[in-house]
Order: sequence, then structure tokens, then C-alpha cells
Amino acid sequence: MGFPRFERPKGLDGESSPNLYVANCGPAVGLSFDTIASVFSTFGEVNGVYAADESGTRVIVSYIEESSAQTALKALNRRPCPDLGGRFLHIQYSIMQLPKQVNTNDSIPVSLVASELNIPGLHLWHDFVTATEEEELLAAVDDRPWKSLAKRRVQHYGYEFLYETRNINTRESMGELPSFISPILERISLISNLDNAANIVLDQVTVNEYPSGVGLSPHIDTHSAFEGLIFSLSLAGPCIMEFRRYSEGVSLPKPDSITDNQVENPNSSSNFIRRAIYLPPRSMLLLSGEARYAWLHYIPHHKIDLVKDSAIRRGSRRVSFTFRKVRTGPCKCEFPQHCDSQS
Ligand code: AKG
Repeated sequence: MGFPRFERPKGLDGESSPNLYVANCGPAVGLSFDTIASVFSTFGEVNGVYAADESGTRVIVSYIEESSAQTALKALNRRPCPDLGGRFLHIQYSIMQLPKQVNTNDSIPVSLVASELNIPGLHLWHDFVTATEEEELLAAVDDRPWKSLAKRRVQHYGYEFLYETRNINTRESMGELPSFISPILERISLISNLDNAANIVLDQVTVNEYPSGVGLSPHIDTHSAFEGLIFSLSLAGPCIMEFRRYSEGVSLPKPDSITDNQVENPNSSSNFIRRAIYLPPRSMLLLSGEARYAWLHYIPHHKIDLVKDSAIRRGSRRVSFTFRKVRTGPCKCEFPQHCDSQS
């Protein structure tokens, strides 16, 4: 299986190439590969736009003709680009090996924005925290003890999450959430376009640390364990999160009966609908309503993810903070077939 390999830009004056390394540009700053391709195609035929690394802020724009790259570099380098929201791009020539063959057997189109997935209740905010806040949050959890699971490490705050029962140990509160989390909770409460967000008092946090290539098995968070809003903040590295909903009449397998192999080869079943979204570092995902109650979510075990036409290498580590509110009564959701309180 051949994956694209991107080299660092050479940045040599006069060393021209049909490929441009473009910084301050990419999905993490709200520019989709399609938008970038469309702006750069003003200067010539674009072969493809690829992520230069996992940051989501640096891309390689590959032209058919070297002369197109020269014109684009002259026109766009270090100038405000009106078609990209006035953004200043930093452009150099790049020498790269283009992807020859990428395994797409198990891949589905990956969206950069939640609305494209058509899953009611799914929301994604890019740059929910700053790079400084990200560093502080990572330093805070790295200062505290991790618990090792088979493939990843976790920390729990507020209440312990019990993986055997997929529920909360409500008998033992671990106390208030730590103060380093408070700015994030405040920002969540300011999300104004969501019913309930301002009123909900999130009281349980699970921190997951995934080494490169490690994913998460498909699951729906136990209805009786948590209320209806589940927020997940991605830090340090990107990942793809996939969603799967079984077609009407197909009974939902228990999480334990879904093997990692099925996650690796999700096309092995045609009874479900699949969707995928790219989660860049510092983004906040919200599962609410149907997205929270009826769709399985999971992270495929990949070291490299295909996003649009690009291969994105996962970082050496991804750390997520999942914020939830522990439920105190039975769940009364509109999805009884997925609800342990109602079945
Ligand atoms: C969970 O802890 O149940 C998750 O789904 C974590 C999701 C994530 O890592 O973003």
C-alpha cells in the first residue's frame, strides 16, 4: 500500500516546482480543500490539494504546470487573499512525492463541516480553544496520573466511568471538576444557538489519550448514564470520527459484538448508513439529539486518514476531553430501540 510522503519545503530561491507549500491555509483555519483548489485554479490547472502535515493549517497545492505555480506564488504570497477571507498565505516551492496509490477500500468521503453529514444534532466548532489553551490543558493532564487501558490511557473527573458496564460509578463522586477545565465549561455555556446548553451543568469529564493509529470501537454512550449533550474537545492531533446508524428493522449489535475488524472493514455490512468527519486539533464536537441517542460513533484504527483528496497522518498522540452530565433519572428519549432505560 503506497501512501503519499510529503517533504518539508525546500524554500530555495529560484528552485521552481509545480508544487507549492502553502502555510496559514487549510481545514483548521476554515478553508476546505475544495475552496483552496478553486482559488489556486485561477492560475492554472490544479492536480490536487494535499495536507502537508497533520496541523490542518499547511497544504501542498500541486499544479500540472510549473509556470502556474510560479504565477500563483507571485500573486498570492504574503498578500491578503480576497477570495480566502483576506488571509495572508506564506508560500514556497515544495518538492513532494505525489500519492500514487492510496487504499480507499474502507474509506468514505470525509466532511470538514458537521452540516454536510446530515446527522441531526451533530455540531463542530473549529478553534474552540487557542493553541496556548491547548498547551495548558495538555500540561495539566500530563501532570496527573493516567490509567492505562488496553490501547489507550484515560483520566476521569467528577465521576469514574466503568468500562465493564459502560456506566458511571454514581456511588462515588470524585469531587468538583478541576479548575483547569473551567474556561472550557464557561465557553460551552456561551454557545447561544443551542437549547439547553446554557443551563446544563456538565459534571463528568473523560480524558482519552490515543497513540498514533489507535481508534475507538463503535458505541452509543449509555442513555441511562448521561444526559443529552455530549461535548468532545480534540487536542494535540487530528482524527476521523465515523458515525453509523442501522437501517430500520436491523437490530443494533451490542458494543461487545462489534469487532475491531468490522471497524477496519466497515463495508462488510450494508445494513447501515456511514458518515465521517475530520476533527482537527482544538475543535469541539457536540453530539445531541439523534446524533447522541441513535448513531454509533467511533474512530477507525488508522495511522493515515483520507480527507477529500489528501492523506492526513495522525499525530503521535491525540487527546480528547469528553464533557458529559450524569443522568439522575431514566432516559426518556425518542429513540427507545437504542435506549437502555426504555427497553
Ligand atoms: C468516549 O469517551 O466515549 C468517546 O466517544 C471519546 C470520543 C473522542 O475521543 O473524541
